[in-house]
Amino acid sequence: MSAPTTAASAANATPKRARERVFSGIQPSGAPHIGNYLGAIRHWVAEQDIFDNIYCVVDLHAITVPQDPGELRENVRQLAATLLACGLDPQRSALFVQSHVHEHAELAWLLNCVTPMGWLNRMTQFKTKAGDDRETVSAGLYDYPVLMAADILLYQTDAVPVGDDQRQHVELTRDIANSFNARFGETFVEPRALIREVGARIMALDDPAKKMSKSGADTSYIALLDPPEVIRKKIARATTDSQRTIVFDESRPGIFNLLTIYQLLVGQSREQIEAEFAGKGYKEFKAALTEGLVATLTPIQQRYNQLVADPAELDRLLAGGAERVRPISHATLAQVQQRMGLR
Ligand code: ATP
Ligand code: LTN
Repeated sequence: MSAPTTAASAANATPKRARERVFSGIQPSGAPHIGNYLGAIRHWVAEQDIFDNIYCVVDLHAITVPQDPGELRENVRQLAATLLACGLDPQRSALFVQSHVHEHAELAWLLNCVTPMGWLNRMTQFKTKAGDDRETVSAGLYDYPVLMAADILLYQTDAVPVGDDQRQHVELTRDIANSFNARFGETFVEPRALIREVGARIMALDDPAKKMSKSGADTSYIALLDPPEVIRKKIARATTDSQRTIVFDESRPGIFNLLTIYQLLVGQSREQIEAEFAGKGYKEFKAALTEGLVATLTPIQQRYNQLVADPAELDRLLAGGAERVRPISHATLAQVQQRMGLR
């Protein structure tokens, strides 16, 4: 096997890196919601000084289902502004748009050619998203996990902070890295998923059996940009049950989900929260939850409004993010091409 290029060795410097590298992605496929925030974004923001951070708006993933071109363009900017408004700091985290770095699509193709179909056939997200339309959904939707593996492996990522729904995709990424390394020689770092115990799976407000999702009904999620009055209405309608007590009981999924959201917003223990609402009803609890959401989201919305008022500056920031990561993705792709005999 020929030796890797010098640039590739730099990208590959596994044990010598001062900080572990994290990479994560979010789709510009609709309004980001508190599930995205509590399960992923707030950790990205809180841990910027611990890790070497790369975050990506994954537009190539969004187009695996139909998108209106004008809306997609808008959604990319709005999502980038939302991430910055949540506290991602372009000085400490590289933030960029996936399609601006062509190596993502290129590595995905190379990985496609070494990934067995059987591995993709096991992916539960494809089964859920395709549903009964398996014959009509795009080949891209089926291939989605390989593009995600390419995202992660391009940057020699150590850890991937995501919500629980992405666990299987990160496992697949490890399997792809492992089998590539075994076949062609050490090339990729094997990444691990970074999934938190609480908040990794926020459920839909209208159906606590389903995860909160951008593609759900309007009333199923609290968008990060929802104004206070909308938040109040959505929480007032959120599914609970016919019991009265406000306690963390997993057999009561509606109230358990709302209490989990409250717990993460106010940062108190379950005992403290149960004590706060002992003898009180859903009405009081829902009022407190609404207040907690408004208090968290108002400052984010204020910063968002400032950021979207200057689209040229946003574009400049995103272009800067792509510039920063390009040498790493370029080096990894060059090494993969060489290992596979393409160079
Ligand atoms: P879509 O519904 O369009 O598939 P989504 O709402 O699942 O999108 P993504 O952009 O795919 O959002 O995910 C961004 C991040 O948010 C991922 O790390 C994902 O695991 C996390 N996430 C998404 N939904 C939830 C949820 N309900 N609870 C916790 N984390 C979530
Ligand atoms: N599949 C993810 C989004 C995503 C991602 C990634 C997450 C695309 N590429 C790389 C982590 C790392 C989702 O649907 N949430």
